Amino acid sequence: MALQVGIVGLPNAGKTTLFNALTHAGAEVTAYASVVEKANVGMAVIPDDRLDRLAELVGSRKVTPAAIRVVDVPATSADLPGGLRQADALLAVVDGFSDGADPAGDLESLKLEMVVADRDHVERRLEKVRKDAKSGDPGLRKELELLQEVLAHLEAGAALSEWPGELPPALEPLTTKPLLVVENGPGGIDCKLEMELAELEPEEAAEFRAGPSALDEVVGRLKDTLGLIVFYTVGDTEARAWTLRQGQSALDAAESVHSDIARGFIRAEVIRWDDLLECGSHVEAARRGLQRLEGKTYVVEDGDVINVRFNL
Ligand SMILES: Nc1nc2c(ncn2[C@@H]2O[C@H](COP(=O)(O)OP(=O)(O)O)[C@@H](O)[C@H]2O)c(=O)[nH]1
Ligand SMILES: [Mg+2]
Repeated sequence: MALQVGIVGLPNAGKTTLFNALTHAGAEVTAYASVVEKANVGMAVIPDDRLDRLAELVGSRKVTPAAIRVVDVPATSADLPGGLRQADALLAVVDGFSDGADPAGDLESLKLEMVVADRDHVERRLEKVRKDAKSGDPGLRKELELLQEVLAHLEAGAALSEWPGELPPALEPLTTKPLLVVENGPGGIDCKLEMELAELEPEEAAEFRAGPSALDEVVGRLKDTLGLIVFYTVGDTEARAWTLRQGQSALDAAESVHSDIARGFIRAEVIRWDDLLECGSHVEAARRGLQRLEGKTYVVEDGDVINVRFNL
């Protein structure tokens, strides 16, 4: 399951515009609130030069980059299922393009909104758990106690991110998630221009830009914020990039490719992407001793090319 980023921002900051720029999804952008309160969901491709070079080396017929799931929800529905509260990180967009724009002030307002939303959320959860805990369920009674302490902590003026212990897993706060900020406008990233360029072929779009896309950098920062690493599977049918969290194992890698491969896991052949490029082939890499055989618990490193040997 791909990791998920939620876009947050004040109304008309350019959330949907940024969403389109990132995902090429072509969602409707309007100057007024949409009547249909539904979330936009799309995938933001992680640009990857290493993958392209591996695909070229092997002559893969298909190239599939890794991607991050992006959701753009209407401002009024932070609690939409599958929306912001389930996101692994948040991407804030602030208006830096309109007349009299105040990006710094808007960011403060947005952060305050999230603090208030989280506090309401704790209160609502507390009410629900108080009712449900009457059944005597020990788990719920424990959560009730914990939530009462958390609320007291908030009422004392402290932030949820300053809570010293574990929070109830069901809480899914906004203010404790990693937050990346994009200023939409000439002082940051021109999201409207990027959205328009997203509709062009990549080569065409590149001609309009002086350097690499500013959005590529945003996706790269998201990747780091989420603690993602990328591994590769390469063959003549397909060269593909996959994401894992830092610290995940060869078995997790197998599981992301296919549950059957994980079930029948024997060994993983692992080679660094640059070693493979340098050697020119798996055979030569093996000859030079650069291809290793690893077991299920091997901790995958960013840039590993992995081939799982499995038996069903
Ligand atoms: N001039 C300009 N207009 C923008 C830019 N980004 C968004 N807009 C406009 O601002 C309005 C709101 O954008 P939208 O992405 O729907 O904002 P949202 O409410 O945060 O989702 C639309 O009319 C957009 O065309 C920008 O970078 N420059
Ligand atoms: Mg919108």
